[in-house]
Amino acid sequence: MPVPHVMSSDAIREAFSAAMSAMYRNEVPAYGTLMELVADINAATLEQQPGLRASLEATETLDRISQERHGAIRLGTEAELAMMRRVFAVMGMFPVGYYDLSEAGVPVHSTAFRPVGEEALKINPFRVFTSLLRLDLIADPQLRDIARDILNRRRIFSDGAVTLVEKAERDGGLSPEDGERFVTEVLGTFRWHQQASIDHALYERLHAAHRLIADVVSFKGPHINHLTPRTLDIDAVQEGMPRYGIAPKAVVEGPPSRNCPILLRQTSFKAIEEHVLFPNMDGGLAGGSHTARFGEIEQRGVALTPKGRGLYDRLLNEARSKVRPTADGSNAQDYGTALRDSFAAFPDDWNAIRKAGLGYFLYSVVPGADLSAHAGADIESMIEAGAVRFDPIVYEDFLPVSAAGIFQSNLGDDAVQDFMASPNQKLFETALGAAVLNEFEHYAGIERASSRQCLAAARALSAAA
Ligand code: OOG
Ligand code: NI
Repeated sequence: MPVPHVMSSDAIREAFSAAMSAMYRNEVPAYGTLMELVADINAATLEQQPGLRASLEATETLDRISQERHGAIRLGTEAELAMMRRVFAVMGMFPVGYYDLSEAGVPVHSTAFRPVGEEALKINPFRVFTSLLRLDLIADPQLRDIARDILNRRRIFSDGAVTLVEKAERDGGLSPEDGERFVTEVLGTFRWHQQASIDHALYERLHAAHRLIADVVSFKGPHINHLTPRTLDIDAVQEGMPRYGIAPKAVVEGPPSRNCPILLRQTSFKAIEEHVLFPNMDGGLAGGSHTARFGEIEQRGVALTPKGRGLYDRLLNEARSKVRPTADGSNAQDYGTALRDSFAAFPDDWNAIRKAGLGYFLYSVVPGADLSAHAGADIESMIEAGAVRFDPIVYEDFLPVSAAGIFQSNLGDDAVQDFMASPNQKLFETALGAAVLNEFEHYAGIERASSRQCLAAARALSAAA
C-alpha cells in the first residue's frame, strides 16, 4: 500500500503559529509595533555582537530569531481543556509542567502545550500557555452557578475542527489539504469577539468577582490574549517601548540580567482597553469596554535543576521581600538593585553552575578529540582533558511567579486579590485527560543521555584500539 501523504505535525504547528501571528497583528496593532521594535533591537544586537551572531548562525536559523515563541489562552471548562489537548496533539504540542496560579491571586491553574524533542523545537518552538479557570474559587455560589452554566453551553470548536481532530487521531495524521483546513478551522477558536455573549450587568458582576473570570466567561471563545516573540536584549526592548508609543509593564519578570542567563526573563506592554458590545434584554446592543489583550517578549537561559530552582526561588523571594515592585513603576529601580544584590549569590560562570549541580547541560564529544585514552574515564576528566564539551540546555518552560506578574499587570494592577493557595495537579490532569510531563525529569533525561553517549563513544573507541 502506498504510504499516505501526510503533513507533519511540525509543519501544521508552523502554519498555525504563522496564522496566529498574522491574525493577532491584525487584531492588535500595538502588537505589530512591538514586533517591529523586537526586530530592530535584534538586528542591532547582532550587529554589535558578532560572536553572538556566529553562534546563532551555527545553531539556529537567524531569519526566525524574532518569531513568536509562545502565546496564551484561558479556558472555562474541563471539556474545553480535554479537547484542546487533542487539538494541540495534532500539531505536535504536548502538556508540560503544572503551574498553580491561585497562590498568586489568579484563580486558574495551567500547563504549557509545547513541542518536546530538540528537533521539533528547532523546526518551530511555538507553545501555548493554557489556563483553566477555577470556578471553585468564586466565593458567591449563585454567581458560580451562573458562570458554569454559561460556560457549559458555549461551543469553542467548530464542527470542522472536531472532525479533523478525529480524522488525524484515526489515520495518524492529516493530508496537506486537511492540514491547511485544520489550521483555518482551529484559528477561529482563538479569534477575538467584539460582541460579548452576556449582558453588561452580568459582566460587571463577574468582573467584580475577578477580572479574569469576566475575561473567560463573557465571550464566545478563548481569544488568544498575547503572543510572545524572542528578543536578544530584553532590557533594550523594555526601555525602547515608550519611544515606540507602547506602555511597558513596570518591571521585567524573572532573574536579573547576567553573563550566564538562567531560566526565563519576560515583560509585556500593558493590555489595551477595547470597545465591546454587550447584548441587552431587549435585543439591542450596549457599548462598553474590556481590557485583556497585550504583547509580551521573552529571553531564555539555562534550565535549572531542582537545586538550582530552589536557589532561584529563594533569591527571588529575598529580593521581593525587600522591594515589592509596584504597578506604577515608581520603585522599579530599587527593585532592580535588590534583584541584582540577591542574585550575586547565584554563580555566574557556566562551569561553576554545572559543578554546583544548579543547571542542566548537554555533553558532547569535541570533534577530532582523541577518545582512545579515556576508556574508563568519567565525564569530569574528559572535560578537563578537553575531549568533552558542555552546553547549557535552554529552559523551554514557564515560571509561576513570573506568570502571575504577567497576569496581574494585564488584569489591572489594582485588582490584586487573595485566594487560598490550592494546587491540585490531580484535578487538572483528570480534566486534561492525561498526565503532564514533569519538566525537571525531562531535562535530566536529556542531560543523562548526552553524558552516556560520550562515555559510550570513549568505551567503543578504546575497545577497538
Ligand atoms: C498567561 C500569563 C502567563 C507567561 O508568559 O508566563 C504567560 C495569561 O495571561 O493568560 O503567558
Ligand atoms: Ni506569556
